[in-house]
Amino acid sequence: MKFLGAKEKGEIAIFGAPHDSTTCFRGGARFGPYGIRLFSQNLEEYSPNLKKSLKELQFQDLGDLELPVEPSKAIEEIYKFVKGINIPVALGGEHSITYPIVKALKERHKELTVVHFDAHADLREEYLGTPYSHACVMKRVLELGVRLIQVGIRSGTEKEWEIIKENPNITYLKEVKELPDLLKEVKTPAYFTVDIDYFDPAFAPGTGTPEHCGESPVEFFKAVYKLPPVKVVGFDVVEVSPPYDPSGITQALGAKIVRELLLKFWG
Ligand SMILES: [Mn+2]
Repeated sequence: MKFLGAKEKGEIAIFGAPHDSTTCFRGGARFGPYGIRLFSQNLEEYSPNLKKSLKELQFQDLGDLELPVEPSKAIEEIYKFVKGINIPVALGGEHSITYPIVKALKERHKELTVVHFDAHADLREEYLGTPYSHACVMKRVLELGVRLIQVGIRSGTEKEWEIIKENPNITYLKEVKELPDLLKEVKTPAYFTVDIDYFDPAFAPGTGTPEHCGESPVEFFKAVYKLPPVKVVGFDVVEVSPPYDPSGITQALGAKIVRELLLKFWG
């Protein structure tokens, strides 16, 4: 099964990265790509808010990568794969898949801004014995020399909050409504990474590490529609965990985010 409206060819390439061997609480994100594609079938290709359709967008779906369990090896595979594609749109999988994608993109774009939606800071140095845990992913991304905009973070260690406060390359936004204005000043290419647990668990319960008091899909999409024309070079949606999503609403949200971002950025 391919994502709704995918064509045979296209510079924009969706792929699944079903890696979840470092999820620290509850696994299952490896089924995320399947769940997001399945629920995309329930969407219309036409977005009434953007007045654009996936029908007119040239993009392909390359299926899922076959990934080793060992985190550093999985990451190496994703990195090699992304080097061969133009505009990556990744379906996670756990959040650690973002690091190799940004690493490959940073080699092409000297300056890069990463816009990171999440409940968690993900700025640990290492976690449970690996620096490639999903709890460390934004620390690794930061080390690549990008500017990081973090939106909706509401959970982190004392040390992680210190990093957010003190690192000049991090901008912290408590609420997504501040993002459109901030992006007006961003002149570099941008990569978006959406951890589904950025949303309140009322709207996205199907994820490994839910954290209450997040924003709603309405608030998210309102801000997305208002974003200024930034050059976006890829995005991902991660941490959707179908085994914890019996109603399907988290997968449905993941699919809708993919459609709306595809059309907003490149439609
Ligand atoms: Mn998270």
